[in-house]
Amino acid sequence: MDDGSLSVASPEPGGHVARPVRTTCPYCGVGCGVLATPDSSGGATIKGDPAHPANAGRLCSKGSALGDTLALDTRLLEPVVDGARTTWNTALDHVAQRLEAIRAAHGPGSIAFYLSGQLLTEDYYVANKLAKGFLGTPHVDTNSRLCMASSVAGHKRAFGADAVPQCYDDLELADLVVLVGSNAAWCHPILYQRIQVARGERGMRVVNIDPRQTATSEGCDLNLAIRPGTDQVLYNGLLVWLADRGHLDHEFVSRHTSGFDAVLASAREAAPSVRQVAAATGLDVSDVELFFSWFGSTRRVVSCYSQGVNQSAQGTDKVNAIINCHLATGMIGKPGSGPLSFTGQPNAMGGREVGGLANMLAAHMGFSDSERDRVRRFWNAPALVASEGLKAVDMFEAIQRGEIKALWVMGTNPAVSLPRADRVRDALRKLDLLVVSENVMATDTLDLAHVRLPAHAWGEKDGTVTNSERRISRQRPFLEAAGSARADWWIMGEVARRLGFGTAFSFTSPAEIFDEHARLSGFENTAASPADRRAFDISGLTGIGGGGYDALEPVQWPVRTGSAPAERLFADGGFFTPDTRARFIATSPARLASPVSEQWPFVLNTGRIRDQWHTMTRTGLSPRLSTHIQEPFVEIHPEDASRLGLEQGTLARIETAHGAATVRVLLSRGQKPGNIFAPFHWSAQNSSSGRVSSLVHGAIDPVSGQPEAKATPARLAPVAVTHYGFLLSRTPLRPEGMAYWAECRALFGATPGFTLHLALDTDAARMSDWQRATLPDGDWITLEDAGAGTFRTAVFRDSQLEAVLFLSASPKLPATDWLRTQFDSPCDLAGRRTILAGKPVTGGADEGPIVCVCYQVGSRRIEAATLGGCATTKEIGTKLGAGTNCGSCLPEIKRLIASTMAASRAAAE
Ligand SMILES: Nc1nc2c(c(=O)[nH]1)N[C@H]1C(S)=C(S)[C@@H](COP(=O)(O)OP(=O)(O)OC[C@H]3O[C@@H](n4cnc5c(=O)[nH]c(N)nc54)[C@H](O)[C@@H]3O)O[C@H]1N2
Ligand SMILES: Nc1nc2c(c(=O)[nH]1)N[C@H]1C(S)=C(S)[C@@H](COP(=O)(O)OP(=O)(O)OC[C@H]3O[C@@H](n4cnc5c(=O)[nH]c(N)nc54)[C@H](O)[C@@H]3O)O[C@H]1N2
Ligand code: SF4
Ligand SMILES: [Mo]
Repeated sequence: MDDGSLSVASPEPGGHVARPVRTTCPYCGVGCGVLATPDSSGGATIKGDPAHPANAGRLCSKGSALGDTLALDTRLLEPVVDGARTTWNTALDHVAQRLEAIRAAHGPGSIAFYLSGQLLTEDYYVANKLAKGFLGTPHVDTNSRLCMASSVAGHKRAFGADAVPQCYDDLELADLVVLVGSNAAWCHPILYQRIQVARGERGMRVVNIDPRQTATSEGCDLNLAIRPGTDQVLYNGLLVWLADRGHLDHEFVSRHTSGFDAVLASAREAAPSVRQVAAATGLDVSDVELFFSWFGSTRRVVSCYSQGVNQSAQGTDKVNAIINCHLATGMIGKPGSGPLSFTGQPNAMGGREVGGLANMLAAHMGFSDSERDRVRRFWNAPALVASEGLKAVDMFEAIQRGEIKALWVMGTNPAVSLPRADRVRDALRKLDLLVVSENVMATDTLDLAHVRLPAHAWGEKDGTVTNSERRISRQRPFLEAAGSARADWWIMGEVARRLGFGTAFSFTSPAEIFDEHARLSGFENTAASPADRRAFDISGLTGIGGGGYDALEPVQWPVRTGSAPAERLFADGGFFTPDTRARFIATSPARLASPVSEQWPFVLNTGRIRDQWHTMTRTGLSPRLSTHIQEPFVEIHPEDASRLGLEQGTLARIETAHGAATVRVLLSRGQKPGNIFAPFHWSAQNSSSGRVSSLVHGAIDPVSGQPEAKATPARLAPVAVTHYGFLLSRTPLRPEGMAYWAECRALFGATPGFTLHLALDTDAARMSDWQRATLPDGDWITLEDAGAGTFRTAVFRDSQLEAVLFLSASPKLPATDWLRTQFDSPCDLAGRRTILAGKPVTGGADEGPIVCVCYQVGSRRIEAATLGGCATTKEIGTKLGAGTNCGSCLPEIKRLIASTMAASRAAAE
């Protein structure tokens, strides 16, 4: 059997493909096209694909750094069963036998699959078919439950199908873009940049609705720092305003929708006046009025929403409250106007298309008798499941209770990313069989697995993904598979074959799987009316064969046989409901799942940072990306901090009813008092106690089952330590006895190294013992002021710097940026002293914290250039290069210019 490994442009002499392979970025749902040109040593040069409609050649910081993630040193290269490396045959036999035994003893419902929006559509399709069609377990869910489920449910309620009406070009055609619960500057950077260009060129307005100030706020005309969880009040108020001020599209409402009057009446009850909206949302009346009047007076409005909407206990209602306003004004499916859900993962959309969610079957079919019958016949699968399976949070509860005994995890890291992550980790320990298909050799989830299966990683993967605008793009392989890694679909197909389902899983290539998927999408799907048709239809792509599949250009669905692909949907109605009308949906009253209390006075909001992807298994490998933010942190308003005795750079222990984490304190006036924010990227692999999802409660949206990751009641307190410090070293060092640590890769000039940020709680007398146990051999030079708590040691070998340890009683340590550059060149005796000073004698070369990771430009250099006369991001770019590659840092450069100018004006006065 074909192992699905490689079929690309023919290799040149020397064994590598010299021309660029067109593929797709494996990170966010923007789905940027990438040109990857492999080198002869297993790496590749990465560039944006100018021909891809999503990005037209641009890549953000994460995409640009993909080349840093291709090395094999952290890859899982062989199958491992019960801790021992083994062959594929043994591992696959083992998985099949154990699944069979568990199924025989406890029934098919004791087996579950937990999948990921990072799998390719073809992998996803096979997983779903195997579980729901042949093993007979309905318990197939995915990390998209944590991500897109509320949008899916909202779309289905309003449109009758999970179909996004808009396309990316609308972001440039709009006159008003509203970002709701989206930090697009960091999370969908290329779309954010497209918006910013249009804003600059056409004067388009941008409104940002987010409880905290983010990098996204920098490029917005109006920032609404909404009280968490009250978005639907704002949107109910907007609906009332639109109705009262004559902004409705009566014709659209009467011809293409139903339920308007009742929903308007309920919106009036929920949000009778602007004043009441302002009171409920914590916004100024004038800001609310400005937003409403902009929305009402603009004919081209695009509303983009992301996790601030989806990840809440009323996420589905929030989605529908937004869609209601678009339906009421007829601003849907038109150039420059409509609702546009930003998807998270590269294939969040593809997973939905194949039915990866527990409450869907396949190709947009559900569990009605007729749909089940249709899928059963198509798959020839008599054992097809009868009803919906458990959604993610409930699935892990069933594991905890011992009802689910076998779990196969693919492409996700639930021990880090699910709410109540400590409880999830405990649940995983209870399983009789935990199979994990992974790219890397260690994650918090993989560490608990009985069976570890090495899967193709990006660069090896071969298949398709669908982005936020319904555009299907190819991920094409450009590297040989690492070790004995195999395609996820191949692994499952081999298990299926061993279970006796060979006929249904005889695929020998992803093209064959895609073909079956495309055929199913068109199967009995030819009705003229959308009332009797399914939205997802790519039957026009059936029969394209291996060659057509390899050459497939990015294309938006639907692609029906005989008609052109649709850029936009629903401009003239045609919704996928029984009467082809869209539904207005009334929302329940706004509330957080658990209110704050005296015991838990803060609302803990969690999310992402610019240069890390989720649990850092890949972005964490890039020293460049690690320069931006190096440690887990909590953002807190300075007044809250001072009340609690927390200072900038000290450590705080955040606690909730579910767990605790110790992270660095960052004071931020962009955070409202009473609210705190922490990113969820860190795990037990790279931090002592930075697993932020262990804090998050398990409250879910009752409609979508999506957890409310943005609002857990919490408290926090200072962590007392005697020393703060960092350790820079060429190889990773994890000394014993630290009160806190967080490790990241770092660039030591041109060479890679490691940074360990740490804190100790120990008396000074024991310090030299600790240092001796910690630091590598070599020539040590030391600076010590025990009274002040200062210890600085540099270790040299052959006049090359080997390691640097700085400890201080104060959290105010020198930045590591300059020190890291000192590992590159030999160091004379005078130089050694300077190293212990932690900064250059002349001051000239000190970058300060890195802002632009592409060109490694630090804040000090940007400040100096600003003082030297650069007043715009463009001028900074011309002078320093900063911001001119991926552009991800432009919001921060803008902020730095503003703050430097303000400081210089203040100094002049
Ligand atoms: N750099 C980077 N980019 C990524 C990812 C990554 O890990 N790193 N992951 C990708 C994935 S899978 C996803 S799902 C997306 C997520 O992309 P986003 O949704 O943009 O990112 P988040 O940081 O999760 O949350 C967005 C914002 O919601 C706000 N918010 C919290 N509560 C509320 C509320 O009640 N109302 C409103 N209006 N806003 C609220 C938060 O303050 C936060 O700034 O990013 C994708 N892109
Ligand atoms: N507190 C909090 N928690 C959250 C969120 C939040 O905002 N706050 N956001 C949620 C959201 S929106 C998301 S999407 C999730 C993401 O959370 P996860 O999906 O758990 O995070 P990743 O680190 O992307 O995990 C993907 C894993 O799959 C591996 N992998 C990558 N590609 C492949 C492949 O092709 N095959 C296989 N077999 N393995 C592969 C990677 O090495 C990695 O270990 O986190 C959720 N959790
Ligand atoms: S915006 Fe960045 S992370 Fe998202 S697909 Fe494009 S390059 Fe990748
Ligand atoms: Mo996501």
